[in-house]
Amino acid sequence: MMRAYVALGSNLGDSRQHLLDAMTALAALPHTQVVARSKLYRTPPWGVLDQPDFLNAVVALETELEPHALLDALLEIERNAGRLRNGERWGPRILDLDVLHMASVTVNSERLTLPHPHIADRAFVLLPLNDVAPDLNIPGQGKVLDLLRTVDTQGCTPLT
Ligand code: PH2
Ligand code: MG
Ligand code: MG
Repeated sequence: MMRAYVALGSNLGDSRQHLLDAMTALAALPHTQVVARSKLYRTPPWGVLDQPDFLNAVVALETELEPHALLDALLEIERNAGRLRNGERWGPRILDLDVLHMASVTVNSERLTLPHPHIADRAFVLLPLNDVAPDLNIPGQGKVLDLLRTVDTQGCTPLT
């Protein structure tokens, strides 16, 4: 079993429902358990500013899937939610599932880089990740709680 952290995002359609359905789908993956869920956060768009606010969350998994098998499973959950991959980079999406980190695994393939190289820059990742793993050290980036202190979380609010 390996601990993995997955980021969830949505800013099209019923984003709250998309995230909750995705958490259910993650829990139903073979050889996989969801062991922690963050709060849902409303976050201002990053990268491409002219798009709706996102909802973001993070789940912690225990999984026997290897990294590329987990990635394939995430892409299938995105497709099942109705995501079409014709949009612009960083543009609006029904559902985005990104592997952030898996135990001590380093991956540098065309399809996947682990740890995710941009965790440290993104309040929309660090805020929910801090809910489930404040003491996690991301190799090459730092401890989640310390990283969170360096980013601008203005405009990010937990859903009640
Ligand atoms: N995802 C993006 C681009 N910008 N901004 C926020 N706030 N949340 C996201 O999940 C997000 C984004 C591309 O994946
Ligand atoms: Mg993403
Ligand atoms: Mg993605």
